[in-house]
Amino acid sequence: WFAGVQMGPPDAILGVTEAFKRDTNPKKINLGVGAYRDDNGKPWVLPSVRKAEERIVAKQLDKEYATIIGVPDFYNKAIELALGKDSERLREKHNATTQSISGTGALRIGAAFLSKFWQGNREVYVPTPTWGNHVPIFEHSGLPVKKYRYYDPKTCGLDVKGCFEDISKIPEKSIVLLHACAHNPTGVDLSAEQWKELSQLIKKKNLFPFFDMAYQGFASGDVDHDAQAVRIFEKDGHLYCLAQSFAKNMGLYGERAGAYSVISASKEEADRVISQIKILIRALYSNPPINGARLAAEILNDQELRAIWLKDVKTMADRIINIRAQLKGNLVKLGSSRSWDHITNQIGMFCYTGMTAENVERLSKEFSIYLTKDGRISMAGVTSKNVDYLAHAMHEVTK
Ligand code: PLP
Ligand code: TYF
Repeated sequence: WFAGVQMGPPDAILGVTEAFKRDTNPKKINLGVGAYRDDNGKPWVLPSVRKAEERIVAKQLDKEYATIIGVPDFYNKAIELALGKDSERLREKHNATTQSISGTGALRIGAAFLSKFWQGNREVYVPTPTWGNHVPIFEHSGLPVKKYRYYDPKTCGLDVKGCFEDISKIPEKSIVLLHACAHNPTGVDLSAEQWKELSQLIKKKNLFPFFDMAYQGFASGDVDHDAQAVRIFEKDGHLYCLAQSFAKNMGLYGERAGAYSVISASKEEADRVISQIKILIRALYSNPPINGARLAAEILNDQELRAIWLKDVKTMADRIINIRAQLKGNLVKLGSSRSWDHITNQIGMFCYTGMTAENVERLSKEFSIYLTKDGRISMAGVTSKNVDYLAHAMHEVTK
């Protein structure tokens, strides 16, 4: 039956880990996948999550199915974390919110919903570059993907002119995907002023914003600050949708805790929207896993645990901010003739170094340092123990 099925290519990011595993050099470094590591290079279970886990075990809860849209104590707090406690829209219940299978699942539900009900132009506009999974997620749902300019290789920063020019040319009533903070893969975000301008432009052009927020708290260490883009759009009265992930900011990667919301024109509209989202989810996977949602709910609903969690998020963000400074400082000390200012100007989990595919190949062959071909470094893989070796290697291959 499947003789005609051809071998598919491995995942570009997870393939890096495979190559890393095969290398026997004790100095090897994996800077591929975006998953947080502590300064010993080890995965870190957040102390707040450990405490939440103990409390949940003590409660001896049953393992019954959640509802189709998940655990209410989780998804109601998730959307509140994004929009803030004072959101009028939340008070008036204009949000159609469901739990999702982490951020990927949120994007996929959103794509399925828009594919079925979006009345405007079916094209989804994503930044260049964007997270590799965005394109297949929308295409699998039958929404063609187009690009807008975002990153400027000359400055390793935002292509402000290109971004605004391209977005101003998008046909009316199209969907535009926005990374809410800590853009993946570039680490380049808009400033608050630029978000305000973009909000006005998107309003004028009558576009539908689809926010992907996979790193709330990870960019600045402050969950409210990292929500500024969404809150600016919220204040400007947009109707929009939002995919949230708790993989990074709670370290719940494999637990798959996320949420998807459509911010609608009224409670009555939100009720209709969620009724249709339920029908879509029923056919996709019936209902979501409960454990990650329970952990996140325990943290978000309990003042003491929430305070510990906010500290945990800051611990992760601060480690990355510090190690960026060390990496840049080392490259300067080694006498690199290049500007590496973007290492500290960019934020979040990733640094888009501007290194070429050849540089990257030399890093793996000569130094056993593994990253994606686009020159993206997962800063989470850099530690006080390997930062000198990494700077030396980067200097050697970019001389
Ligand atoms: N969106 C972006 C931009 C991401 O970088 C990621 C992955 O880390 C996700 C969404 C979704 O990840 P997950 O499905 O693990 O929550
Ligand atoms: O970009 C990254 O590294 C993260 C993690 O199939 C990730 O988004 C990578 C690949 C993948 C799922 C998650």
